[in-house]
Amino acid sequence: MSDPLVGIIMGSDSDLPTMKAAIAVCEEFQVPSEVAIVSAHRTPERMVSYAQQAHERGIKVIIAGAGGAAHLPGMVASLTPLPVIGVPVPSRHLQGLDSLYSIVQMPRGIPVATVAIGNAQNAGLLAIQILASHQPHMLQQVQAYRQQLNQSVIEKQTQLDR
Ligand code: RP5
Repeated sequence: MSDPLVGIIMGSDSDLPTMKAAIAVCEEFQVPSEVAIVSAHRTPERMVSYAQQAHERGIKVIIAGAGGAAHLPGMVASLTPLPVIGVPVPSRHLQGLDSLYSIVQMPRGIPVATVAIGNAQNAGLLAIQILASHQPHMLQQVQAYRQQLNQSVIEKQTQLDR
């Protein structure tokens, strides 16, 4: 297996069911990824070393999922020059609105590309598109994926029309 290009991290193993969709997208596009539990609050030193070293290890994009007081994506973004995509994980009490607000409201200068609550699939796709922007064969893969999406809508319409 080649060195990972996408780092998929999350604050707790309880985030894994949500984050699996990002892992699946990387697998679908045959982009090597790594998965790690990195908590901003429970393992802060691990978070700092992960974020500071990721680009030196060849990671190109980081996807960070967290729920509740979801500080992981923003803190990682503050410590790495790599693009960070934040996934607000649905939370038990506030259904992920707390996660969304924690992740999306970043101060000027330290962006986190935030996807919709629970939408790790889009985080995976955005990571692929970032990698694809300077790789023609991957751009073709993205276009083929879009074509499939297009086709699936047409097929649903055909079924409705029957
Ligand atoms: C956050 O706290 C994690 O990202 C997770 O979404 C949330 C709850 O964690 P658990 O202790 O319930 O697994 O750090």
